[in-house]
Amino acid sequence: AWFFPQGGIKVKEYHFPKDFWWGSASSATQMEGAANKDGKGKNIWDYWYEIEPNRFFHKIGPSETSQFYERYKEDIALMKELGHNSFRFSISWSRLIPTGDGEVNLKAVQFYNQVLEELRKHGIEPFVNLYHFDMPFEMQEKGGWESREVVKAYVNYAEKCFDLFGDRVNKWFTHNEPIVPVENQYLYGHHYPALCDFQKCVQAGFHSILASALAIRAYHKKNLGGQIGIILNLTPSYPRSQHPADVEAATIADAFFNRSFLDPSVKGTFPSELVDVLKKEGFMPHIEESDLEVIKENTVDLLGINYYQPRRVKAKENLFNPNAPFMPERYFEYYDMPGKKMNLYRGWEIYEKGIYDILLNVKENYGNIECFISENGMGVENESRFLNEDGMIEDHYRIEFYEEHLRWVHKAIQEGVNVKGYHVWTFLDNWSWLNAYKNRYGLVSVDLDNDFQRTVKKSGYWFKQLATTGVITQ
Ligand code: BGP
Repeated sequence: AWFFPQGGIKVKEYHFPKDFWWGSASSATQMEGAANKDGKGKNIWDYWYEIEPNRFFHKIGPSETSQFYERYKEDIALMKELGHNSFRFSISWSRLIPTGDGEVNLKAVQFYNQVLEELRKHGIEPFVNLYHFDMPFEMQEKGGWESREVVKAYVNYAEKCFDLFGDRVNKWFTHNEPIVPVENQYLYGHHYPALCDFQKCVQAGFHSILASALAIRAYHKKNLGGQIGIILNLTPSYPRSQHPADVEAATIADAFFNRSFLDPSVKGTFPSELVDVLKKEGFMPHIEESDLEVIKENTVDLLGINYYQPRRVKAKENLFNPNAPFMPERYFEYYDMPGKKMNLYRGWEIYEKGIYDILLNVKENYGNIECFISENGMGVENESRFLNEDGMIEDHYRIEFYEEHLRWVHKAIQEGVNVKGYHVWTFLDNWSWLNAYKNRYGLVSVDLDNDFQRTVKKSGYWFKQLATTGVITQ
């Protein structure tokens, strides 16, 4: 719709559906803090920080993060104030079951019950994720996702969550970005135990997909009436050119990084392009008899899509060293596209249309499954440089970032994509793994030097306006 405000300048309005989910996403390790409090067990992050604090930006570890554990009431009230009708958080596996498998920690049950109660009081729908990069340390000692015993323990944990909270939670997610911990733990060395072993990576990836399918099966059996899905980071792969070799490079990158998890989660099958490479290179995972059937029969009810940036690739130009450990990058090269738009404050490309391309792909190739944008956001280093005289961060760049993406989401809705909501990453500035507090993403800033004080950014007020009206303009 167009309207002509005073002055006669033509303004276009983008109206989102009335029942659209507006909110933000978070994760336990990044937001709760209280890592050693009230009986929480250690996860791999607590452990890694203990033995190698130097790996973390400014040596800040996961013990405090943004203190949501203590301040959830204040924070949830502020979410409401800023227009949220939904909020995604994750349950910390090692808080609920300190060793990963065994006794439940009653203090954790109490905490998550209180969070749910507070959300209910404010009319905010909980979107609950079961796993966000935070393997309990004891489970990692048993092999983490490489081990079937850990898959079993995860399913027990998932069932515990459904039993404890399933009467109040109607949107569950088995994993957030399952490819990320797997590739970072076993291939690229960014998460503990920081290995570089493609075989282990494939096995761990396969097990996390199996674990997801088993948790979906367990949830559906309980007939609790809600939905269960998965959250995937999708990075559309664009070829440098339409030359067949470039296109092939993009196809294989897509199979490795997107379809590896998207196909089994939504269709229950694996992409043949990926299976062919794994067979050819001798990296097929160990698969037990009923595994493929379990994956086939237990697909997701809904899909969360995290989008930050695309992947630009070209055909391999440099020969690889056959003695170097195998990497998917043997099949393509990254392409530094001239003139691409960059987030100058974080070093990531900004390509807003990517969000639309993903949504159209979901519509055309994945049965138009119900989906929502589960993360989208702009990280900024040294954000305090944008503080104004009143102590508020004037993050106009972030507002622009969100609006540009939302216009593409709007176009996708108009074209019939079944997209039901938009969650920003994230509500509060939070601790981000090895980057700790380097890149800030929040609608609300957190002052680490001043008792973690919260101050709404300009984007927070912008979000409130958006969420309460469901309209953006241009
Ligand atoms: C996503 C993760 C989040 C968060 C975000 C920002 O992939 O789901 O947990 O970390 O990326 O990442 P960073 O802080 O490294 O910029």
